[in-house]
Amino acid sequence: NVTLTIDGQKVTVPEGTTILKAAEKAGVKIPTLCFLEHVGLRHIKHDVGACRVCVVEVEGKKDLVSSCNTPVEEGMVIRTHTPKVIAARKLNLEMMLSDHHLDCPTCPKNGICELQAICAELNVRQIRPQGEKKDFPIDDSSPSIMRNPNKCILCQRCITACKVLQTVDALELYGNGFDAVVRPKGGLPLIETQCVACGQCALVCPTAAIVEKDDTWKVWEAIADPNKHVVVQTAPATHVTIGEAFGLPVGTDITGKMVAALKRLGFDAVFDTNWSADLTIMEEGYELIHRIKNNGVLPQFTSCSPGWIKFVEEFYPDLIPHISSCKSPQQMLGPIAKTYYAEKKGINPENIFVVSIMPCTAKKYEAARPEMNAASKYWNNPNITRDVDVVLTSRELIRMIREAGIDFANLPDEKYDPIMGEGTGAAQIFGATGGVMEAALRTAYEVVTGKTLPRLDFEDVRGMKDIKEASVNMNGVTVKVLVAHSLGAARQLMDKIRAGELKDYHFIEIMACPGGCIGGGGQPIPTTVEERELRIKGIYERDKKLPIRKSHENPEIQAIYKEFLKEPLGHKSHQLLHTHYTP
Ligand code: HC1
Repeated sequence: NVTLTIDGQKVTVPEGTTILKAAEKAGVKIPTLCFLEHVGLRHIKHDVGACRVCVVEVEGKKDLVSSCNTPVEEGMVIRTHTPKVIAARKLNLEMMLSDHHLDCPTCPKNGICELQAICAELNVRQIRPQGEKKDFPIDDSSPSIMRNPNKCILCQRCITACKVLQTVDALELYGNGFDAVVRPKGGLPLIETQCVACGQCALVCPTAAIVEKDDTWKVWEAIADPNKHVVVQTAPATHVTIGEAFGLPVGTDITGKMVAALKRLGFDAVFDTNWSADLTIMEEGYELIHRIKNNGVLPQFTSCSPGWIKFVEEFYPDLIPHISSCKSPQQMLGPIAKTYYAEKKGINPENIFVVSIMPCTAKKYEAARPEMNAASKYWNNPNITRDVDVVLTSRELIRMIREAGIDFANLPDEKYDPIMGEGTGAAQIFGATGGVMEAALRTAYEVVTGKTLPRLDFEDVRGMKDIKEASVNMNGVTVKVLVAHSLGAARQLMDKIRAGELKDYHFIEIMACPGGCIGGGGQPIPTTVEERELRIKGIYERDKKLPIRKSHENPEIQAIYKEFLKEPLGHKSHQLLHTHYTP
């Protein structure tokens, strides 16, 4: 242990502790800007000391030190708010502001900008250094993410998220001094890099240098178009996250209020991606059983997380045959809306416009993939638009609700519309890491054994541990499964598979984002580890209270097989619900 003095108080902490953490223990708050204790997962830290807002005075040292990455020493005497410290912090912030475009009222992060907040907290009242403003081009090449390097403060959190957490490594710090910038590797437009569109960079960006692409206007226009029948679907993870933005506790189940808000916004029908998550379990479960029985490629990988799919395409194209041919629930609901639903309701599929509310920036990219136009092919009609027309992230929906002046927290609970509105507990848990696996096991076990599961909860695949495993005996066959979240964890498994290991596993669930979709790149900010854990708790609580908790027992799923699809993996399923990826 090490004992030191901070602002006159003695404090004892383990060796290796930083001054920042020691101060916290002493009840002294040192301001920070670029520092992040956890980037997505507890074991990933960002402490490059770039912003120098957390500087403190150490007795006997001439220069101030950054407290976030300086370890304590025995007998140190530290002062955290001397005039020298306060002046340095202000000047460091003024330097950041001096080349910043101060367009705060029209900035996408207005009100949730960490630079704005710290300037308020530290009483910055002037900008003494005067100079040129940055003038980098805005990069809107990606369907998911917008980069405005003029708003970048070089904190490099995005680089840690991309390189360390996700091991995608699409961003770099380039140049020096005034010309320094964080940019896609090689200065390419983002779309031309290995970026997988997961948006973890946007979640940690303190300003609006990296944000989701805003598609809200397309939705306002569609709703106002009398010729369009605009339907909306809500992802499992949104059921427990939208409320945060309206002052409700993190993890609150706001399903009924979200439905009410969507109806008030003017959507013609409100459906649930939980419904198509149940459909996915049917198709993906039968696919797994088929692969096991017919010596197919194993382990089978889940395919619902589009950042993960892009990751395999970019880094492990040789492993593509492991990916389930099932489209994601988002991309299953789209073509079903323009076929089965259109027929049942007698609506011309050319006029159906499908909007998704997703926790994920990569879902925008997924909907834009060229092959995602199954309804148009099904009807052989080029006038039918894409299976999913627009994807909005949770943050965009929150903005629309605010723009419409809806008092979200006080809305009554309303119900989804029939045909694609019923979702089970199994579908609900898709939103948390391990949930797709658990949902699949609930159904596969009962289909294979013909017996009722004695216990529905597969605890081994739950929680924030980055790689989890379980095994289940089904009619004498031990089905072995793995679950990983974050692409860094996925990479560990992929390297093993490439090396010929993990051959005796049957099924692997990968979610690109830490915690699963509840931690998606389009979720409310902040999305820290603590928020992720509370949202996961909310997901399992909702599962527990739902009357039906297994996908194959969903009456609306039973209905679509009876009336339209006939059987899992059947002809129509192949036309509408499955796809393939080419290396
Ligand atoms: Fe997800 Fe999925 S769970 S990918 O995490 O399979 O985004 O929530 O909608 O499609 O259902 C996201 C969440 C979501 C799909 C489902």
